[in-house]
Amino acid sequence: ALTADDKKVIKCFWPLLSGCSEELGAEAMGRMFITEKRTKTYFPSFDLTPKSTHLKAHGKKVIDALTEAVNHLDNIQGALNKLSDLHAYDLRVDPGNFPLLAQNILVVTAIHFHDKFDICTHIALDKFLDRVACVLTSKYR
Ligand code: ZNH
Repeated sequence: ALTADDKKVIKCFWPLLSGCSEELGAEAMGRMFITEKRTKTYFPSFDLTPKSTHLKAHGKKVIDALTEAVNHLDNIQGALNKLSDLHAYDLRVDPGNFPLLAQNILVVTAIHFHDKFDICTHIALDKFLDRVACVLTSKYR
């Protein structure tokens, strides 16, 4: 579980990401599609070339949803409840894909903010993204 220190670190670091959600989100999604081609199958109608309008718009949505979770670290389940329904009932994204996106969000974050990406931040963000994945896949049957 996220410790009080993890939460402090996340809240302090997150504005860097939310401040450029479109760019970072698009880059993380783009890298996921390249490193794991099968993730592309969920987006058949998207233009998935790097920096496409689709990628930017969707990347922004994903990071903004994470910002919502950061704003409710004590109730991530509640904050992402609707999104959890969407992924479980409508999108039916294989839960195995969540760590792939999380991994790429970490990579992009480390590249962009390497001087601030210390080990505590790495650990806290990793735990946070894992927690979000648990919430988004909690309603699967
Ligand atoms: Zn998801 C959608 C978030 C993961 C797939 N997403 C979505 C959205 C959001 C999100 C916000 C939008 C919604 C509306 O519009 O309402 N995701 C998210 C997050 C995460 C995720 C936060 C983690 C971290 N997803 C994911 C994955 C996948 C996905 C992993 C696969 C691979 N999503 C998806 C899809 C969609 C979404 C397919 C739909 C899109 C369209 O638009 O169509």
